[in-house]
Amino acid sequence: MKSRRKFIQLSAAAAVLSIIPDELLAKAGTFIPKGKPKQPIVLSTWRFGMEANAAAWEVLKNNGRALDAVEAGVRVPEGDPKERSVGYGGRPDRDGRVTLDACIMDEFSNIGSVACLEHIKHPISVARAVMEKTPHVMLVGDGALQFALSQGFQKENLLVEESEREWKEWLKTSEYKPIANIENHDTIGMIALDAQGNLSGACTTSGMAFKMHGRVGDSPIIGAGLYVDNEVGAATATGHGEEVIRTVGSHLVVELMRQGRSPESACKEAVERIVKLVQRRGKSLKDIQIGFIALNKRGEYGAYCLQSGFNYAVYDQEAGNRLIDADYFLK
Ligand code: SD4
Repeated sequence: MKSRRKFIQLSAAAAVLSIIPDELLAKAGTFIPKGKPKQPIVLSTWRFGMEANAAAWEVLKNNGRALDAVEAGVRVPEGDPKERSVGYGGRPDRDGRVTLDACIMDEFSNIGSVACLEHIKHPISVARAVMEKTPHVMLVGDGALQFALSQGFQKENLLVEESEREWKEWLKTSEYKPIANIENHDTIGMIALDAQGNLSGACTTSGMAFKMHGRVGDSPIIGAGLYVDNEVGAATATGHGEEVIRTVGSHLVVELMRQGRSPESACKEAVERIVKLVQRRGKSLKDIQIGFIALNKRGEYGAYCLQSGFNYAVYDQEAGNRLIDADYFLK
């Protein structure tokens, strides 16, 4: 009898919560997930997110952990030499060296990251090893490589013929001028909510093509390229890392969701902040691309980018795997 009364009370509370706007709930304290969450679900950046999502879904559909799903997912483009902006096959820096950035974050806020890592095909798995097997959260350059080798990762040549050819072509002018969307398919950022209702994320890239040696972008920086808060949601970024770092973009998106914003509205606000700071510095928006994707604890998702051309892949039980064009700022 007592438990029945309790059930009725809880149901009544849930019904009341479901009609209160998110913004008001957020003002009352922290983000309060209402309604039945849509889970599992996974989303990832760009067209190559489709194959990555399919690998992640194999984990999620079997009640696996979101952390395992995002690692398995982003390993797909990392291992594909035809994908020229992530892992093996990625375009080199201006000295002809392929240097990789990656990070991972789980539902307990465990984090691991590697930056400027050479010769290892799957930097995301090294980032996970940093998270699970060291007292630190980030290893860079030679230290990251030494650690990877000590963990049994193989040293390989990651520079494929096509990337080397492009680099030699680039050397003729050596003009460092990133052009929006030209790198096609860019960084993979992946965020997932598993059947247990837990969130995790992963982000991995070879960074800006022909960057200065040692340059690190947003992708391995927790808060910039990726952020997960298991109470609220997760977000990840692609595009010009310098701008994303300046606004701590992914953390900003998650904090905006905590305040009651929908995933798309939070991504839009983060892009608008970047726009403001680019303009404040008197720079042109034309050659810059930034894209955010976000997922909240209820399984609602969204994205927004600076200019047209950014898409992302979403996989859930209801609608399967699909590619969606993000709305954009520069119309
Ligand atoms: C970086 N955000 O290194 C990455 C690369 C990327 O579009 O996503 N390029 O800045």
